Amino acid sequence: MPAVVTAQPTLPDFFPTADSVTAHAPFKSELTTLCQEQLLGRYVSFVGFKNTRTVLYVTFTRDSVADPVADVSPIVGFENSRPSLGKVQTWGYPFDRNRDGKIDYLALVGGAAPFEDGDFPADYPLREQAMMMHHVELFIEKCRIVFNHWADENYDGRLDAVVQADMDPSRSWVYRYIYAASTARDGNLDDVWSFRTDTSLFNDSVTVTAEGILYHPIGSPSGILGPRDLDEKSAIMTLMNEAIDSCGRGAFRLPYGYTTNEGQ
Ligand SMILES: [Ca+2]
Ligand SMILES: [Ca+2]
Repeated sequence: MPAVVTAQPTLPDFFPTADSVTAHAPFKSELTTLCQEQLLGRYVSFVGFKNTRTVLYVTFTRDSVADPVADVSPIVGFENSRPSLGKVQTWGYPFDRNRDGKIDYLALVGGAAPFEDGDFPADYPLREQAMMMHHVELFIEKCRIVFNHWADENYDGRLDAVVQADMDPSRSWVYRYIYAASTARDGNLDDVWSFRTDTSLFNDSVTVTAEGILYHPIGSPSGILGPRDLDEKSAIMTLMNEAIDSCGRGAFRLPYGYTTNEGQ
C-alpha cells in the first residue's frame, strides 16, 4: 500500500472505521426509516438515527420493505445452528467521505460467517470432517455478518476499489480479505493484495488471472472478482444516490465516518 496523503481517506485508510460501524449494532429503538423510494423497479430505503437523522444503513430490494427497521437484522441470527441473515438480505452501510451529499463508500452484506482470528485453533475440523460440540459453539460464537467494502476513490460516481472477504477453501470460515483497486480509476484492477484483519499487515498470494481475481465466496466453492463486479455495485450505488435526490435535501444526512458524534 503506497503512503499517499489525500484530503479524504482511501479505502484501506477508511476500512477500520467502516468495519467498526458494521460490528456495532445500535438498539432498534434508536432507529427510524428516514426515506423509502422506488426507482427503476427497485426499492431503496434509508434507515438512521431518530435524534440526528443521520443514515446508518440502506436497503436495496425488489419489493418494498414493510418496516426497514424491523426487517433488517444488523446482527447474525441462527436457525438450527445455521447462520441466517434475516428478512431483508440486501443492504449496507453507506458513507460520504468527501461530504458532498453523495455516497462514495459502501459496506454491503456478503453473507454470514465467522473469521479465523488470532485465537483460531489450527486443528479446527475441515469442512468434510466431523465437528465436536465445542467446534459448533466456536462457530456460533464467532459468526457475524460479513461485509464487502466498495469505494469510489475519485468521487466521480463509479467504484474503483473493493475489499472482498475470502473464505478458507476448506472451512466455512473467512480466512482473509482481498483488496483490489483500479489505480487508473478505469475499472482495471491492477493493485491487488490481501490482509487478515489489519489493513497494514500484508498477506500475499492472491491469484490473478486474465478473467480476474480468484477468491472463495461465502457459500460457493470459487469466484472471480473483476471489473464486472465494480460495474454491478456502481449501478447499486448510483441508484442509491438517485434515491437521495428523490428523498430531497434535508430528509437526512449521510455519515462522514470520521466524527465521534455523527451528524452533529
Ligand atoms: Ca461523497
Ligand atoms: Ca470513481
